[in-house]
Amino acid sequence: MPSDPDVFWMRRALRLTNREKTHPSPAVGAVIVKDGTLISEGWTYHTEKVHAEAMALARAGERARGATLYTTLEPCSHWQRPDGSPRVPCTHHCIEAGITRVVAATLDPNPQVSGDGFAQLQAAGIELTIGVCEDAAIDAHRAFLKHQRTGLPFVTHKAAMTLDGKLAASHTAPLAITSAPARRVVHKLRAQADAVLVGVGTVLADDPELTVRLVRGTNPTPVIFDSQLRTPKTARLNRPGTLILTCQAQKPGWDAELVTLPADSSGRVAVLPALQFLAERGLLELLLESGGALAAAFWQAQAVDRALFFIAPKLIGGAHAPTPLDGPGLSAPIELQNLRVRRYGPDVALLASPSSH
Ligand code: AOF
Ligand code: ZN
Repeated sequence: MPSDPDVFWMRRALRLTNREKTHPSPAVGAVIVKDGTLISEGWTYHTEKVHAEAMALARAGERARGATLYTTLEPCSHWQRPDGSPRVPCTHHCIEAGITRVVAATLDPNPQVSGDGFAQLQAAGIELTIGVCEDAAIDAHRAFLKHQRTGLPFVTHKAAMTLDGKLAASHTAPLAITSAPARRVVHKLRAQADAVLVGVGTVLADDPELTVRLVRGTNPTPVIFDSQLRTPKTARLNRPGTLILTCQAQKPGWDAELVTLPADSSGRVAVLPALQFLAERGLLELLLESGGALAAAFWQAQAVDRALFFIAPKLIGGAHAPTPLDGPGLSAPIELQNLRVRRYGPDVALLASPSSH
């Protein structure tokens, strides 16, 4: 156990986050502890809409009296769900159950909560500690927090390239760029994502499935940016559950769902209206796995929250070989910060976020 028991128990609560895909709700984790012993655990459970704290308290029953509740997000205090239906708030559950101390990692910025949860607990005489493992909780709830702040989803741009910065060769048959360990990481990211985004160019070139095959988990919603509706009906992604975002009028005969959206000045699906549409669908954690043209449009629109670039120790060369950001180039360079470096087999992965975020 680390010297600080609050950190120990909050880490346990953090491991219960994102057990299910719950967006637009955050997937919170909670644990109840008494006299240094774990009493119960809870997590946001999508299908029955039970909140993490409510689940942990229900499981603890009478044993919650006099105990401490650890939660990765401020407990909710509102008596209505976002759709207006009634719900007993977690603050009320804590008070009724006789919890005497609440430790929360971070504030819930939802205007219906936003400090009111803490205020209610304090008014009931419950001891409060706020900010334990806050950075980890902000990361665990990044998509919910970004959506609350901006109305937009959280976007990770993933690219896999050679040491000389190419996504694929322009003159030879397709080749696998990264190693099996790196590909497993990508599948893990897909399992966490609500949706995976590609352009029609990727569909035409690779006919991808975009499923989670190398790890356990649920498949994300595939989203194809396809302004001219060029996705072949025989493509593996033309299946129920896929979204094709297009500037064309609706046409019958697709298994995927067609969504007509506004075009930008170059006639392509405009990035921000597309992201707003995806957020309205509850798709908040997005993995951009596109080629360089769509990725550059996302960066130009300041729509990317972090870059995850895998670099394989291989060289391809070729002035016309595709790169992670193609097109005419960004109107101004983007500085990245919070750089983290990892090794996956022979490959290096770099994770970084733009300084403006
Ligand atoms: C908590 N514990 O586990 C979660 C909270 O759609 P609903 O009914 O889940 O309500 C979603 C709102 O409740 C969401 O916007 C956020 O403010 C809060 N989520 N709060 O105490 C939880 N998931
Ligand atoms: Zn709640």
